Amino acid sequence: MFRSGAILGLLLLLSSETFAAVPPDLARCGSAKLEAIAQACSDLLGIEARFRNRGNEGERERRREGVRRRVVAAWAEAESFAGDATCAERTARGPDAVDALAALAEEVLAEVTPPRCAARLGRLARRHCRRLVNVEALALVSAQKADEARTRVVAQARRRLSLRWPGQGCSPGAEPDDALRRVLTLAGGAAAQASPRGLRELGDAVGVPVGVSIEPFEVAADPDYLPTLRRETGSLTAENAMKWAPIHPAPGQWNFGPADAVMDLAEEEGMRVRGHALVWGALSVPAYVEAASGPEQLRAYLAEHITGVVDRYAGRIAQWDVVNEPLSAILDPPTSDGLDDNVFQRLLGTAYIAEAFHLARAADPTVRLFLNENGIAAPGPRQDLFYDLVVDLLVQGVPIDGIGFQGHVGLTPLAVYPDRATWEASLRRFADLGLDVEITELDVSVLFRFGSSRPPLRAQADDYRAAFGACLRVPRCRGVTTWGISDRYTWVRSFLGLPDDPLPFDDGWIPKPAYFAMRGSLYERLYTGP
Ligand code: 9MR
Repeated sequence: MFRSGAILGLLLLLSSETFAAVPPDLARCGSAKLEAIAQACSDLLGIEARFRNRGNEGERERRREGVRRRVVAAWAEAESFAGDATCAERTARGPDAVDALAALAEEVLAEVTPPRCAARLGRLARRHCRRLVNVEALALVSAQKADEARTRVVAQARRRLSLRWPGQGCSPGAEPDDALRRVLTLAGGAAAQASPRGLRELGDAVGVPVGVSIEPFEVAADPDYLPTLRRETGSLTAENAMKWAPIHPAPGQWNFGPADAVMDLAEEEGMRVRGHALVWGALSVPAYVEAASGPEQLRAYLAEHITGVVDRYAGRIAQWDVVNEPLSAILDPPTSDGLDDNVFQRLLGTAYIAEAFHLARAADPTVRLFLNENGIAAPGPRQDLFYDLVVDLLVQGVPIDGIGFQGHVGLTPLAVYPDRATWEASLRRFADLGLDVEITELDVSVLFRFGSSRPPLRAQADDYRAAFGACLRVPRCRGVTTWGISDRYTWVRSFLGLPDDPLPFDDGWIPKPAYFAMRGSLYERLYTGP
């Protein structure tokens, strides 16, 4: 489509509608990288189609090495003529990009059997992947032209697959739509490796904000933090600042400073805010609440607290986690009813949940009210228990708008890593009750990721792709928030004391494979549409 950035350079000069977020040097470098990865996508699919199942590993690897060399050379050239260091920082490293894409091509085709179907799909997919990824180069110059081109190229791919895809006898993938989906996954994965566009912009483009939880003092103390947030985040959650103990440590005493800092930052940057969390019985309950003399006093505390906090931020916060973790913690001894044994439950029974939601609704009639829980991403007794609780509350007319799926993958429950279909079925189960759903605290522990044949960070990337991909396929899934953004500040280290690396950026703010997996899911959704 474009050669060596020359035509793009010209387009850049002619175009008045350049993305503010992508300065010209970055656009020029990014488009050259995208062109190279577009070609690599085509080449890798050709290799897959030809060598898969031929038992000729040596030759396949030799050819992949050729692709790796070509991408590395093209990317080095792109970075040198752009004269812009950020182009290197925003894409994967060349060899990693090719390896990630080769693994994706292998995975997407391997599922299609018998092998002749996979080979055929590989051949058909080549040009579509190349053309789709090249559209993203155009997107760095003109959003509007790229939107039109994207729609056209996807429609052409759909038409061509419906005419030429043999279908019968292939499984899965018998339907042209399924074949198309695989092509779009590949193109998304390829674009993700090379594009300089941040998650925030892509989240906006597909209407699903990508969020991060923060401690405002950590943002203030680290000069690399804010620039990354600006680029990657469309939604903020206060990791601790809005919880009961820090914000309302004694009756009548408020400590709004840190929460205000989160709110101000979000408003300055035009980001959405998720309020977290009004009532959490297991942790962050101040001593005066734990010591409540009886139901009446506890009710009064609840009312003062919820009304005070919700009222202060009314109209400025999009969603509140009204009650957090009503089920007992996964490692706690189960109570007879499976609910968390906390002061609210003891003094008020399950009615505390309904009461909290009614108080929040009264204080802000438009904010979306969420019930947030962990360990519910996979089906099983715990998800069933939570589901029954939610249905019960809805039947009582409790104003619940949404369910937050925390998603501390690999930790709660330990060493469980839901795949995309599992995530999707779980999200849909609750969305089918007429509720919004959202992934609110995503991180993926690598410490207990045994039994994967892939390197730990690649497996982690797959787990991020599973969660993101699922949310992006469920119309009522309104956003995905990661619990922190850089490994340096993860609660898994500071709170649990574990030497883990669960987040998409490493300690030095370098994006990890997980980051490119998230970006790939967003691109895929850009191609598939809502
Ligand atoms: O990451 C939070 C950590 O800094 C706090 O010390 C801890 C207790 O308040 O809470 C952590 O965040 C939790 C969140 O609020 C609710 N779901 C589980 C999160 C991880 O423990």
